[in-house]
Amino acid sequence: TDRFDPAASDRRWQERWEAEESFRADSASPKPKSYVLEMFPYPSGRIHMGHVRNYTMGDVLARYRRMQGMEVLHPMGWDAFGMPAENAAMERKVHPGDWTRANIATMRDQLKRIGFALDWSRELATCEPDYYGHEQALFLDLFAAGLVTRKESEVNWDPVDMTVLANEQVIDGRGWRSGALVERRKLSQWFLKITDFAEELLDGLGSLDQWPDKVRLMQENWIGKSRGLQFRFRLADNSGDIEVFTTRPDTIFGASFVAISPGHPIAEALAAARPDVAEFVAKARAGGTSAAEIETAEKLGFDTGIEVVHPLDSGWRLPVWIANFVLMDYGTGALFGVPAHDERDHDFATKYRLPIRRVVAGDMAAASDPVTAAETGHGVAVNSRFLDGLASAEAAAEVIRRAETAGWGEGKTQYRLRDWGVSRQRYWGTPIPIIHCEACGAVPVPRDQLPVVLPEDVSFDVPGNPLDRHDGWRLVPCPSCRAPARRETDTLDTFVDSSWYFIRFASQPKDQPFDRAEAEQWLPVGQYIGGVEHAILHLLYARFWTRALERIGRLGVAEPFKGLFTQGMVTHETYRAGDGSWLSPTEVRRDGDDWVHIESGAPVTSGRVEKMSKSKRNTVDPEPILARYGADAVRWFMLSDSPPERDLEWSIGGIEGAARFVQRVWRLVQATGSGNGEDLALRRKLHRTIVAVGEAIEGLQFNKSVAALYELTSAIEKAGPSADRDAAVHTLVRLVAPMAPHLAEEAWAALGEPGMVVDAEWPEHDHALLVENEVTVAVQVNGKLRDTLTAPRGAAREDLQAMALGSDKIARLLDGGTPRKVIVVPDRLVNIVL
Ligand code: ANZ
Ligand code: ZN
Repeated sequence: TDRFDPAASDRRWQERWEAEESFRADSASPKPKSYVLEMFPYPSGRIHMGHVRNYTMGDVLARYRRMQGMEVLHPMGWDAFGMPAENAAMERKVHPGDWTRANIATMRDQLKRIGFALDWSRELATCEPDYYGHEQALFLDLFAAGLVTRKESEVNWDPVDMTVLANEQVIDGRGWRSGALVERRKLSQWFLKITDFAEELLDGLGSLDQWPDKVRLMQENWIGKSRGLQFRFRLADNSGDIEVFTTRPDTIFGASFVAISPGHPIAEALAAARPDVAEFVAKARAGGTSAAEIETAEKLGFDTGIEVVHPLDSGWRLPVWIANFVLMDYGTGALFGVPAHDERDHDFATKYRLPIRRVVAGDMAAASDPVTAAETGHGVAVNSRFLDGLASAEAAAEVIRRAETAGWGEGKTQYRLRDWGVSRQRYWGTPIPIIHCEACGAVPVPRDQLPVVLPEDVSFDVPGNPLDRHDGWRLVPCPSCRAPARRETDTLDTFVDSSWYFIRFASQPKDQPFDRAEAEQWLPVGQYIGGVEHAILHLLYARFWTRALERIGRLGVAEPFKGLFTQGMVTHETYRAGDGSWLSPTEVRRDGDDWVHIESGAPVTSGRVEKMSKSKRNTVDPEPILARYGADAVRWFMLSDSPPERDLEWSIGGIEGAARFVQRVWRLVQATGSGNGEDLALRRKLHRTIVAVGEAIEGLQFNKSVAALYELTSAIEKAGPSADRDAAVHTLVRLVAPMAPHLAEEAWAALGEPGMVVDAEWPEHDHALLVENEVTVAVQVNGKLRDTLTAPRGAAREDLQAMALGSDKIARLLDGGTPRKVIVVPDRLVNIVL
């Protein structure tokens, strides 16, 4: 028999599928629709193993749904804007567009060689005007609906690169490229009003029952709804007040200071008048703006000398400090500090020797226990006058009630979610379609002038955004008064691009972002698959964008992704040389119990198995593996070794095992066709496998479908020739088709089946064959297990009794005597009493 030749077969079937447009999704089809989507890749250069795993999973589901008779939309595109292209431009002097488009060409080619069932006719790249032009139109729709605002906000400013940095680009307070100390700066920026949707986005999580709980919880925490009290401290000199927000009104008698943000108007006014305050404010503003950064930075405070009056005790004065850990854009930019019950306040009070007073305890008896660390839990109020003895929640409600009655504060629901700042001072992104005019302000670019195309003639030899220097592009007349005006040079955050690409996949007319009716044919995405690193931002932004479109009447879908699956990573061994540098697993070899560097013979330490990454030099390029073993072996391995939500450890042994399986199936196919007669046991096994494989794919438990197919293959190999054996091979080919499609097509043709297996139906199972019709019956003598019988299910009592008494073991025990009594439980047990 011939060996299966993956190289030839991969090419042959990939060409056939393409020629016959097998995976083209027809929006007008009357069939039930299924939308399967994997998070689209960033075109960084080449496909990596993580992509292969992710897309293989989606592909199996898409192919399976197709065989089930559904019209499947399974598209692919490119999240093509972003920083790496600009870095490449600066480092290698290539234009970001050239770099990106070349990467797309390479990666498209690589994906095609894995044989994914993708509708390439819907391919899109977010960096092309025929995508981002529509995004600009949607941005203007949201602008017109009042869902876009411009406001001042604090950003991370890199004074050397002269650019704004995202929080992730600030490492230990320094710019990731320049290494310069980052400053906090106020800049006017564009925001999308995601906070208008905070409650809806929170509520909607309840309906997402096909999402992992952990992702829903992460989103819930990110939205961060809390109930609290907003109230005013009167300045002791009666010149005004300071408004604060607290989630713990019950701790109000534990206050030992009031702290305001360095950006608070009072701090700014003081700084303008006093150099010592100005100096402190400048220092406090150094460092990043991310919550993590602020939490871990050393607490810095400045006592302003100002005092406020406690709202529940007019004789009680509290000092007002400026503190670096108070955020300007959260709550009111001011808080009251309770060192006994808040960690940051505890650090602060310890450093600046402010009073630490317990006002919450497990019970009243613990009221005078010393506080050694912040106790942030709930309990009962102590040392709190009229609140003493009340549970924390009751005490909080009581304080809110008094504040509202007396008029010094109001109960308030607060969300941690901030409006989404979408301005990026970068070139390689969607131009924000706004023109700034001295007289008219921010004017939307007229619709007939969209897209605002990103100019390609730019240079990157100076730091900063080249659009700021491109006067030919930037300077335009005001669309409303014709006076000289200038284009907005900020571009949109790339998360905007990925917030609606799944809608554009579903419907892509030329003249508008999407056709509502067509998009609704497909949406919501039935199954979305991607990395858990997108559990918060991308998924939240896409949910927001979808709801915003719903609110402005452009789309009748509330939640974009019905099912979400977050797959594990692909991992590999790591090795380090004596100097700590990473070595690739291909550069080392085993030497007894140790590892050595092949080239130098120097000893090597083997590290942990970790996520494949360039920095640890433990990546494996899929391309040579594909060339050597074929697409099906790679796909099969990606699905086989681990549950899909867990990490998969790369091993060449695993790939070889998968390649051997491909050949085993091929051998069965070649030896098929001459069998006669029945093999009921094999037929039963087959039908159980049909059910098992289908259920496993539905449940995205691909490793289980693989295991079931291994079992079936072994059973067929062991069975003697029969008509059932031949039939089982034909069915096996359909069952492996979603996972090993090239092998399946080749086999389908070799078996003489008509058409292609991609167009074949998923096999049906015969329910009657699923029922096990043999049972194991225990035989006891005086209550002790002595033997077991295999009997037909439902056998009569008399038959079971006769079988039991006739067994050799039991006959020996009876030794010719007659039992006193025999108790039979059908299908289960025969108990012989002597
Ligand atoms: C008094 C208090 C006592 C607080 C206590 C906490 C514990 P979440 O729950 O995250 O919403 N806070 C208020 N505004 C702030 C700002 N602009 N920057 C930093 N922190 C701010 O946080 C609400 C709590 O964070 C508020 O409740 C306030 O401190 C602080 F035992 O008030 B709390
Ligand atoms: Zn104007």
